[in-house]
Amino acid sequence: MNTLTEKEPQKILVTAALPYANGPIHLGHLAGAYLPADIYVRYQRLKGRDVIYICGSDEHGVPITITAEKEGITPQQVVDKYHYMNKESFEKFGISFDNYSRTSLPLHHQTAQEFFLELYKKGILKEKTTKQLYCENDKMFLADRYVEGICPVCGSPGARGDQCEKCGSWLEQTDLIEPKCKICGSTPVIKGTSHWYLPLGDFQKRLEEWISTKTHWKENVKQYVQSWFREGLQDRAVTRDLYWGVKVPIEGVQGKVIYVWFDALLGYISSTKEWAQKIGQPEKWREYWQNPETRLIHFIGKDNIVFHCIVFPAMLMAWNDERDDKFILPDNVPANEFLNLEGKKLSTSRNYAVWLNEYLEKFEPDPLRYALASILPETKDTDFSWREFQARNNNELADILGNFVNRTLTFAKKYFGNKVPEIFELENIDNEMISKLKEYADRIAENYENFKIRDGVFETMNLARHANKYFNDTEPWRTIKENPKRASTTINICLQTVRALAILFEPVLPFSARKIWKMLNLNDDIVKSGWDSAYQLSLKPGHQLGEPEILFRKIEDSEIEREIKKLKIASGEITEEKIEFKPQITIEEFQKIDLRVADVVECERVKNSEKLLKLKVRIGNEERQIVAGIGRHYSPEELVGKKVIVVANLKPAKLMGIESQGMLLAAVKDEKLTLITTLGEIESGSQVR
Ligand code: B3M
Ligand code: ZN
Repeated sequence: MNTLTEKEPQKILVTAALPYANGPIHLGHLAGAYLPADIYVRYQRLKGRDVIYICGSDEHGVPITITAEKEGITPQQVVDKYHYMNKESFEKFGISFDNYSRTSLPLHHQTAQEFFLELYKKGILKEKTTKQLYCENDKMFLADRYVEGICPVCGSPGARGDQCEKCGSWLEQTDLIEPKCKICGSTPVIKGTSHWYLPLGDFQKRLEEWISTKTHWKENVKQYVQSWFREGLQDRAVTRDLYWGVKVPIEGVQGKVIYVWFDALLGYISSTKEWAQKIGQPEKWREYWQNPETRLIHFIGKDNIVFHCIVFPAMLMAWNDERDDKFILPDNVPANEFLNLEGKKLSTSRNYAVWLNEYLEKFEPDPLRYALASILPETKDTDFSWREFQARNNNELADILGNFVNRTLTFAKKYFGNKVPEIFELENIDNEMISKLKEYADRIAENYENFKIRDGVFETMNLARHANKYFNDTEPWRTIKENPKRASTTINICLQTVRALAILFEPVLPFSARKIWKMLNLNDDIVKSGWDSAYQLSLKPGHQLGEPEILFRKIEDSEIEREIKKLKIASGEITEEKIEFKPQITIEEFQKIDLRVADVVECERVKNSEKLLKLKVRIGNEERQIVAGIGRHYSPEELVGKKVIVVANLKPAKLMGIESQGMLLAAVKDEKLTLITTLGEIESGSQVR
């Protein structure tokens, strides 16, 4: 166990598995690595530790070229598309990488080639001529995912040339049963080719010794590794007959690239180098990677354990021999199990997944961060369900945390001039609340230090629960009349607790934490204020507060039903409804409708209505007043100056007593509505036909 009293590490280097740039990020990725790592890193930053969070896109290997073939574009186009898409999704989701690199960078190619050459020159990499599967139809060796067959270990079909996803075994393609070419489906032949092998067996003893010191590792990780040792480590090919990847840097060798895993693992190093260059200290990466005082932590999913706990350490040991610039080995690899979705296995190929970019179009990041953090598959596979997501948002974020923040701030505004009131005499119940702040800050920290992210998040919400109880038990709404000094003390402590909650929730709810910070009108950087300031009661009486706002909106049933339906369609449980079209009309009938382009000149909300907006639009030189039921979808400000399409010859009607002289065209699906506008310049008054 790492306890807080242990000697403080000087530096922490956190990595999260480099996602393949062959598709968008989904919930499985987030729960496996990126979110727990982000929570951990944000916590460490609040603690003032020197931590960097390193990641990037894995842009090589067969996953990329197969996607390119499927989508009919080049591998370069594939990685460009998904690298930027994923980088942006991570940013919007608040994943706070210090650097998000990509393995197609020259800096990475150099790093990987230098590493490969070092091992080659030391004579560690062995050249062997072997038999590999070759497709005569496609005229190529079927590396990795280009071939599929029955897994020789567990017997399940669909195992790839290099790995069976079902049992996690790392395979030699020639051991596959009934192999088939992934491109054309034919049975490949066996043909000779030569490759370089990393002799893992030569490192087994050293690896076992090293891992035996890692008593603090997670049980699941240790067990995976032990089962590898029991089987005995084998030579593994680290080159491939492919055109896409890092070229094998040996003179005279052509048409061969370095195996994607060999280069991707080194991507952690090259991404750190890029980070160092960006901050103008190009050698600074060494202070992390080549500093025995640094703790290196790899966040990954369980399917990547062998590469991070055996292959990468062996590669680093091989480099380190007879060199002064030695790399550190991982201090911990807190690998997670898998996340299922509505009781079923996630499947990207069947589109049975929740994609981050699509999620972010509909919801805020924090509710998902919280819901996922609450069910991280830390010790066993777990299940994400939309209903649970909704419940966590509505019943916990909104009703517990949001409610406490809101009732405290509105009370301060109503009764104390929106200023922090004074503390008078402290009673037992107050002292208890105050001591809870430190108690929880320490308990949450202890959990995070030990990679119990779920428990840490759970305890943070418990503090908010306790805070609500304190508010209820002290009854400020009553004491404000009978004993205003009591109410003043209570609200002061509640405000201090709101501030504490912002800090302690920052790792999991970074956006909401900053909203709370703003509502408290605090201008310092929440991260710099520090974890331990959470219990220091630093809000001064008289401090002017900001405006209270709603922290979490409730998520409606209809929003959740829409998502569940999407998944049911993907899993084949239901089929998409057929559109029922209206009966046909003639062109003359259609031409009776006078559709016009109009400019929105004014817009305001209709009093006492959430749904209705009152617009003034100009159609040519005529002004019209239109009342439209779009108030839940648009704010008045975003419509002024926009072009809309108006049904201009509709008989006027009254809505909530206000005359409406026309109707706006909008596209509607379920709960979603979007106004129809024009693509390109056109004068208002123009006919639409
Ligand atoms: N891209 C596999 C994966 O996305 C691989 C991880 C590389 S980490 C160096 O699961
Ligand atoms: Zn083929």
